[in-house]
Amino acid sequence: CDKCNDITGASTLDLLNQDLAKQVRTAYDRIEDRGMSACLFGSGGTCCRNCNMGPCQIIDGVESMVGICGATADTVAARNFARIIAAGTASHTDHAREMVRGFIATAKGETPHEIKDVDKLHKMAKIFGIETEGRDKNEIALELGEKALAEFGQQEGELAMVKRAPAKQQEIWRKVGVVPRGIDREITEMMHRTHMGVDQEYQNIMLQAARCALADGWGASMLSTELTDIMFGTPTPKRAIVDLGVLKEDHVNVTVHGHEPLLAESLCLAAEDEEILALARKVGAKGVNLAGVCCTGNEILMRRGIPVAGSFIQQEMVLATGAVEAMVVDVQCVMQSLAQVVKGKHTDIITTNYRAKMPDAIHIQFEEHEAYNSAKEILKHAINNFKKRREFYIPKDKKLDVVVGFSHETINYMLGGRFRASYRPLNDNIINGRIRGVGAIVGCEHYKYADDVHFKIAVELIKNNVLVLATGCAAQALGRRGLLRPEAATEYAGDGLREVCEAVGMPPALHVGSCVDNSRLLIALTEMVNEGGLGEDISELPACGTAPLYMSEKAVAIGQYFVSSGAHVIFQNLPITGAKKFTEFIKGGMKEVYGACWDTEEDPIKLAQKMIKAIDGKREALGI
Ligand code: BF8
Ligand code: SF4
Repeated sequence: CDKCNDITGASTLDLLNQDLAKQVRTAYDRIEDRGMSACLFGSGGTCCRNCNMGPCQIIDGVESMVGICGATADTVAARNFARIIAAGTASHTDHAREMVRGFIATAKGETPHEIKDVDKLHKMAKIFGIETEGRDKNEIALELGEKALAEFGQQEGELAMVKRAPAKQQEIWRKVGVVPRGIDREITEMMHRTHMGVDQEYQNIMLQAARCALADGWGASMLSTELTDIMFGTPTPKRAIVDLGVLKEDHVNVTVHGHEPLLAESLCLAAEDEEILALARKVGAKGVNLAGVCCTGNEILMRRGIPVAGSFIQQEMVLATGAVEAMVVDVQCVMQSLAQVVKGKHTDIITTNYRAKMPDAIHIQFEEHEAYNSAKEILKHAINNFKKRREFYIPKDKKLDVVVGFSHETINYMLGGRFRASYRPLNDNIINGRIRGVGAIVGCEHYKYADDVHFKIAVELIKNNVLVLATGCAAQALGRRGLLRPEAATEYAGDGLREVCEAVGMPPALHVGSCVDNSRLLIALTEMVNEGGLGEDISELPACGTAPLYMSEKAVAIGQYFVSSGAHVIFQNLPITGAKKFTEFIKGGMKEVYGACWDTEEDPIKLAQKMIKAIDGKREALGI
């Protein structure tokens, strides 16, 4: 198919071969129209528009091509890279803030939700120094929520969860002065330092970029994951489906797209409301079928087993089916093209957050204090559209099962067994060589590489006995290609990994959650360190991460917090190639500071082999 490639899976190809879908213009078409998918100059990272003496295109090594202010390629590339990290961190931060506010409202009894995971509530309370003895769960949650909210505006000291990191890691951060003080403060300082005429030394700029990214990983994202788990339940293994074909002909199809699960969870509750079901039946539908898109999809997939209709790259195709009554969106990764895709169709795009509106969409504000009624109003709107559905096509018989729900607690339990949940067996299997190491495949998808990148990397890793942990749209991509099934261990894994997976019945690639849930990986790595036998900090572990098809600024923030936490990270490309010394620093110099650095490799197989080489290097250093 010339409009698509195999990364979107069989169902998408099936859909795109239908006349109905051929009329829809997608991102693939826009790439063809533009003749290229990216600006070649911007790709090198040396285009500066930070002041009105420019914009300046800087060419490294050409004296006449420094900025009007004298800024060099290294300074400009570092500033741009740091601003990407600040934007990514800001996005996770704003998401996290909304979750904390929702958590507080829940503790006060003002939402339809409740405090579900009391065990985790107590664990978090301990980290925040909150008394739990003899106290009601809502009272503890309220104090936790308020303390968590204060972390955003904190001005001095250290974020509370920094002390969850391995002790040696914390020492490194303190020594170089990158322990985050307050979440918002680090983002603001990053934006200030990259303003015209402030920080002009790339190493110094990257120190603040590291602090900003750590405020994301060990601050905003971790707060979001943990408080969301307490409120909606920590994920446990469950079977589900990741496929375009999860839309149902005889149901009102509502897809939930975006990131903050407060809205999606409320929709899940409201979809079972008697009044809603009666209204659905009245228009001739059997009920409301909710399906996820992007990371909201991951959130409700992990906790409720609600199916995922599509990932970032498929959002237009989900609508091209003509079978969706409403796509409900909140924030992040929502393409503006969606409103155009549904033109002439019965589908409504419903924006729900005052921070994210879109021309030609309908706006129904989701009120967190009126969450249930807001959700019902949105569903009623979708139900009204059902009778207007005309031509549609839902791909059939291609549904692939997945097993999801691998929170770090689940990994602990799965490998450690019922009686002694611990990371000991994982460490032992790494030490005895059955498992070579851990490879994280995270992040987005984009259209630059017409290749089955995630699948190829994962298979290469699994074949070589590397256990894969996946999040975000990358995890969905692996699901579509069958790697999130326990059977995939038998089909693809090397002997050692296969033996371990078959013994506990788990897939060789574990879905760990949404993009904010990369914080679960930080904790999993920390637990591996704390369990002993694999070194004293994350930089000694046989582990490596990649976000091959990264699209969003959030992915770079994630990459940087992993690097700053000691984990080697390889992307396919980074916007730094126009600045030689800065590139050398990112890909080498950083290692002297954090014990890890970035790397790039476009070819998926070579990228996987680089990950394996990095893992082998750690094994050798550990003497295992
Ligand atoms: O936070 S993986 S395309 S949906 S940014 Fe966006 Fe990337 Fe998907 Fe989720 Ni993450
Ligand atoms: Fe040009 Fe310097 Fe202004 Fe950037 S800050 S646009 S390099 S003059």
